[in-house]
Amino acid sequence: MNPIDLRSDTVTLPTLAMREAMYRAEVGDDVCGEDPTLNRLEAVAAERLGKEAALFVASGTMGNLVSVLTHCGRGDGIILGDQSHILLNEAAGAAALGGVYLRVVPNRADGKIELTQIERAIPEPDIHHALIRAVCLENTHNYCGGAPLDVEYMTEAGALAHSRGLLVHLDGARIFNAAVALRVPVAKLVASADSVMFCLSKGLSCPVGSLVCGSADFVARARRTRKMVGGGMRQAGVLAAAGLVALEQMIDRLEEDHQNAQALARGIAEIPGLSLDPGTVRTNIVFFGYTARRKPVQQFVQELDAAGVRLWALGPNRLRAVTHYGIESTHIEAALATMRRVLEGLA
Ligand code: TLP
Repeated sequence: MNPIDLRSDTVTLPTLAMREAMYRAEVGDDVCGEDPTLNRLEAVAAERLGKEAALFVASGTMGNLVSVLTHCGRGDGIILGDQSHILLNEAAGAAALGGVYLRVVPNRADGKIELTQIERAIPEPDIHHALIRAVCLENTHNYCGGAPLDVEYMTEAGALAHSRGLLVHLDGARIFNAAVALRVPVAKLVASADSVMFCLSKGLSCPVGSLVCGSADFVARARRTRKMVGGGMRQAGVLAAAGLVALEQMIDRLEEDHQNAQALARGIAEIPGLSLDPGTVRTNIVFFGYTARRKPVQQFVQELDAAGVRLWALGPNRLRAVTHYGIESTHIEAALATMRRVLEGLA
């Protein structure tokens, strides 16, 4: 039997419709702007997000990096949350490759950054201070339990940044999960962001790719930055073809992933040795605590893996499960039963 892989929504496999579209895709040299399928994907993505233009990149990490390097010169800074993916999980690329100063402020448990924290982190113009160019937000917020940031907050944070001459970059790796969970049009949710990165290869199931969206001027400059970091791809229309299918067919079904995450959370809350407040689960990401004394958390994860259920231990006694395309409600029930058995030492 295939394992029930709840480590991440990055493990999703392309759908049959995607594979067919990839097979048939009309392609050309995208660095010369000649890949018709890629051009179409960029146009559709920009339209969906309500921005002037979009740029296809290899990964979410590359999309964030390209955005930050396009907004900042060496020694310039960005304000970002202490739980943000850009800070914790992108190999310090902005600092290492761009000399970008990271002004870190606390994230609240709901993924937001208190506006007063943003305000305080923006320095007065003074030769002693770095020039802070942008505030980076994350929506949904991965390490804050997949929390979606609502339109009101996005608008307020955007207005604050803009009033102080800063731009807003949004790490929207899972922005469609946020839009579906909040039942708002995605364009409204990202309206206050000057640049938005979103991923095709997470809940939307594509094999590869992310998009960076923004004004035509920003995207033209980002295209140059992408080339600089080696991200100019050639016949990338084979990847874009899957992206077009994703934007057409894979967004509304994210609701199912959220429902499965709820069911998983409710089940976990009832298992002795695991701890979770199901009310905190809003999208497809389920973080929970490990309180069992019988065995260390790593052993639990290994035994679970051997019994056919895969999770990630992220931090001491903290586990993460992510629901996604390919995971059905029957898998959730089976995963819960397996967790119980492993904890009881019966698996
Ligand atoms: N997140 C991955 C791992 O890196 C942890 C995951 O499994 O959740 N922004 C956010 C909010 C992300 O969650 C991720 C990936 C990225 C950016 C980077 O995307 P990729 O993996 O395409 O570089």
